[in-house]
Amino acid sequence: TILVIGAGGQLGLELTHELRQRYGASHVVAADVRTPKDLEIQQAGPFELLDVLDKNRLTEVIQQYKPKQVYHLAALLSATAEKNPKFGWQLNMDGLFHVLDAAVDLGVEQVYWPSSIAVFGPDTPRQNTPQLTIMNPNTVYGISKLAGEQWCEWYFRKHGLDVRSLRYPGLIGYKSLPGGGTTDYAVDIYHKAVAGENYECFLSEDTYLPMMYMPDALKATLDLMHAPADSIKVRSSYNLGAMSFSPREITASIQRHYPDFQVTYKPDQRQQIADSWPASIDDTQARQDWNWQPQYNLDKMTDDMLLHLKEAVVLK
Ligand code: VAH
Repeated sequence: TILVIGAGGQLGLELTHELRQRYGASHVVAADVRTPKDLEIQQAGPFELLDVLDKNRLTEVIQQYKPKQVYHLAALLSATAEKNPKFGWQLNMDGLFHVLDAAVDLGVEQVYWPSSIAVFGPDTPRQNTPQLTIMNPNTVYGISKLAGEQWCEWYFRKHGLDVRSLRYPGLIGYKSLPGGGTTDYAVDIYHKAVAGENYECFLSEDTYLPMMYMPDALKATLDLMHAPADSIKVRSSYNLGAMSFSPREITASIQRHYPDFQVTYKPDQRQQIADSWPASIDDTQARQDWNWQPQYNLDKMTDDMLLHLKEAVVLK
């Protein structure tokens, strides 16, 4: 059995779908602090209400299902955490401690925990950011993710816990809506284009950020989790890259299908967050250790996103 905590989130919804397709729905328990709008998640397989800050409830769920793997995805993302710093720290850190301790105490074989390019800061080299480099994050989210990475490595060293992690770039998918991220513009923009509306972008047009199409993120996650333990050389979190683009470039990519689509730029407080992050990522270590290889570039993602968004009913 696999337990997905935060199954109602942008990544959680997609990962739960993917895991249920691969292993059978009944073997994948979806858990979230609230019932997801995506009814399919609790209709297709086991669902549990779980606030990861409630240690007793977490222990109860793990004792009931005895999962071999736990994917802990519940967190406040960058923009939301900046508005709720204390809760952002509490959920991102105490939630992680609860999962790591429960995994050690109850014999969970593997834990997956997502990190982010947000662990880098304004004085990190921005082009081809290395795996090992200066890490001075200046967002609550980035601070919590960097601390979390160090704790994951500590639990691996001190308890032998097989916890694995990836520093995701901005993730873009059509099955779920993002919640409170700085890279969310790259999802919102596709919905506007398909709806025949123009888009007001909250980042400036030449803001380059590392990004990844959701199928690549899901493949990377499962490839990492299936790699032999002795091939995993990084127990903090792996740099992971696929492409980098700016709002100007994704707009041009969309205009190949919607020539009249227009974007205006009105940077808000998320611009400062984006400016503190890398423009591109060096993921050589992931490619060497477990053969990481992205499949999607910007135009291939755009073609696939627009195709599905025209059909898919995305839960508002
Ligand atoms: C965010 N989508 O914007 C997340 C992610 C790299 C970005 O961490 O906060």
